[in-house]
Amino acid sequence: MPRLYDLELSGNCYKVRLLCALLKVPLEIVPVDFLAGEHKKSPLIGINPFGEIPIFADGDLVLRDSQAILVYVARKWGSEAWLPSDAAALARVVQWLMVAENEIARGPNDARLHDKFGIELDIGAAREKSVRILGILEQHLATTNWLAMDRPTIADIACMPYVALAREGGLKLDPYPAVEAWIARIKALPGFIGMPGISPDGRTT
Ligand SMILES: N[C@@H](CCC(=O)N[C@@H](CS)C(=O)NCC(=O)O)C(=O)O
Repeated sequence: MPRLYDLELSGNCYKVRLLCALLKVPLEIVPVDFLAGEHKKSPLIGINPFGEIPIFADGDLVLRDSQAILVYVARKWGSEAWLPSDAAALARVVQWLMVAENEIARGPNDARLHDKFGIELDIGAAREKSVRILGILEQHLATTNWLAMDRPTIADIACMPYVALAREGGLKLDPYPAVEAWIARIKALPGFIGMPGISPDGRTT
């Protein structure tokens, strides 16, 4: 059974748990003592020198980075639906994986790190980046149900968590009804699981 070195409050860990739940992939969860810095010490620093979680282990294979892990899980256990191989469709999915890694990580994720966890960073810049990406998402989702295709893909799983957790970073989602409707559609997927701050019922968070 694959193993996830995990932190319950991490949206990056949650996206891996979520895709595995949707695909019914059994997962051994290994909680990491984040406050004690377990991810910065041996043995974890030996398998991920970046000192970050999630870390995903499947047999001898060890992967870091939630987007890369979603790619692996989708290709190994999911159907073509979650990660298409057609050139244009695959590129469309990857475009949004990059948004998860860049605009969403440096926007709503950073705002939450500041407000919820007291991390010192430029909160003004994080809020500004959040408003920009939420506006782009709102505009995009006003005309389509899912980010990359006419069905859910790992693009949606990668981008949703820190958008849905935006309130924990002092941001409001009410001005973004299409984004709220998209989150609700993801919550309605069979097998959906929540995390602290993302309820599994119909509410936005
Ligand atoms: N690009 C990575 C980022 C992972 C990341 O930033 N993880 C956080 C927890 S959510 C972490 O381990 N941070 C290390 C630290 O702050 O010391 C991913 O998507 O998995």
